[in-house]
Amino acid sequence: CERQDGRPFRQRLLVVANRLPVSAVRRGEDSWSLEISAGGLVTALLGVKEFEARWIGWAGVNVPDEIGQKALTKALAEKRCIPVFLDEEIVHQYYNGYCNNILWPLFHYLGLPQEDLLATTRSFQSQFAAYKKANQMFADVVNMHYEEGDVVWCHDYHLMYLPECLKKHNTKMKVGWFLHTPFPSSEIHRTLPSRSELLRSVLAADLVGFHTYDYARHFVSACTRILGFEGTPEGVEDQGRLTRVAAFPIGIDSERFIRALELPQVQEHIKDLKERFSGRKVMLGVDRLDMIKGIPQKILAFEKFLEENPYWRDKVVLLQIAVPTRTDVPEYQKLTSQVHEIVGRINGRFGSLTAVPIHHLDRSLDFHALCALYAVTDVALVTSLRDGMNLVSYEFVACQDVKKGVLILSEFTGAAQSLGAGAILVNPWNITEVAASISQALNMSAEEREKRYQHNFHHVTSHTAQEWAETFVSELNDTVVEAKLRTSK
Ligand code: ADQ
Repeated sequence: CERQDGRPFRQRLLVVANRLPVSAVRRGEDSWSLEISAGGLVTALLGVKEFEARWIGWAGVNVPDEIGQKALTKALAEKRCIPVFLDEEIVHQYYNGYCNNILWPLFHYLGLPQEDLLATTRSFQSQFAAYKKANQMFADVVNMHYEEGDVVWCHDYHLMYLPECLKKHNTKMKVGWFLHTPFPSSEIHRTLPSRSELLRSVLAADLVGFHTYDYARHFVSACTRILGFEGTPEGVEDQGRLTRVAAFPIGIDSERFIRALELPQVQEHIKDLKERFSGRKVMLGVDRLDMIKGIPQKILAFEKFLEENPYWRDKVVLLQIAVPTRTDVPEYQKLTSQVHEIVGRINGRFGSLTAVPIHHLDRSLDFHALCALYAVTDVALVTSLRDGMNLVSYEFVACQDVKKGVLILSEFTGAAQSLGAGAILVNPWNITEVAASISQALNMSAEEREKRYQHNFHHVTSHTAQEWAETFVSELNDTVVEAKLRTSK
């Protein structure tokens, strides 16, 4: 394989994530159509110049028959993707159960499920068994495709058991693991019944990465308190074997957003939006509809702001774009109804025959529409209760060359550590504080907005997704070389 400049790649990178970056739709018994989703990780990996990346993951569809599996494998190979086939029962127990019902809420400080304690306790063991089984299935596919010299990069909370499965099979494999969510305080992690097994497995990796220094510190504390291992400035040490632990804050492909703003179709969108909301300041929220994003808190804070500031009632609009996720889970259905109910109440209370203060959309927007929205926004509101990083805040900043709008950002996002100096930081649980920050943002002088924007824009354009991936992968490569030297001493 060759790079674009004709030189051969130095090494292959096997990226293992729960989902492949493609949507697969079955067209016939042995035919599939595939669409690559240009998510952050895909773009980030394009920047890893020295490595030829291959993806290993679940295609998101159940393919019980051999003909279908063969055809999908062949189609995916053209996109450098390798599927892991998971049946419905495994998906239910591993993905919906252990990943989304246990690890996701726990890592975001929402605790373990408590509604039906008896059922939770019973299902916990079977879900953890399915989690381990699924991770082993991922490992089997990695082992099948691994060639000596490859670097393996495992992603996220779905695959915490994978490093151990891989190292058990081949101790020489270079394995890295990166967590996209927060890693919670050790006091939270220690409530997890499978706490030790998961930590030990992650420690089998050569390099363990988090978005922020705080998450890395929480992880090291969990390993020292729960496993009794030693925390060192480099990571976690156990009987002379060091696992390097560090912070690698992700970024976005800022150039992609900046370039998009020049496109005629985006300019057209911008013009429409400006006409539509002329005479009103635009406030924007863009989130997946998830409990961690603090959407009800955001809307209630906006209501409080309207309540306290009658002057602004017909001069500001909140556009909340919330793409539904995990729609089959009852808690998520409840959240959707709750949000609808609050929006309806506030629009009834403060709306008029011709205008409403909140426009709420339950859907995803295409890239160009999203860029246009970011560009016309005066105030972006990110009120996550916890968020590993939060890329929406980065995307907003990248599109603000003209407006120099204000970012109101939850202090519980990873982004608060990088964009904190340019944003107004808030505690999303404190609705009075968020309402006051809306007022501060809308009344902010042009000089102060410019200063804050410059700070954040500089950060967003100088800490990109490509740089993030390249740093992690090259450090992973070096870490293994060091580890080998250490053993041979
Ligand atoms: P997410 O929880 O998905 O990611 P985030 O970082 O905000 O959160 O990324 C969301 C992405 O989806 C953004 O690129 C955004 O543009 C897009 N998006 C969201 N709502 C949309 C909508 N309605 N229409 C179109 N696009 C929409 C997880 C972690 C984060 C971490 C990332 C990356 O939870 O904390 O920042 O991974 O590591």
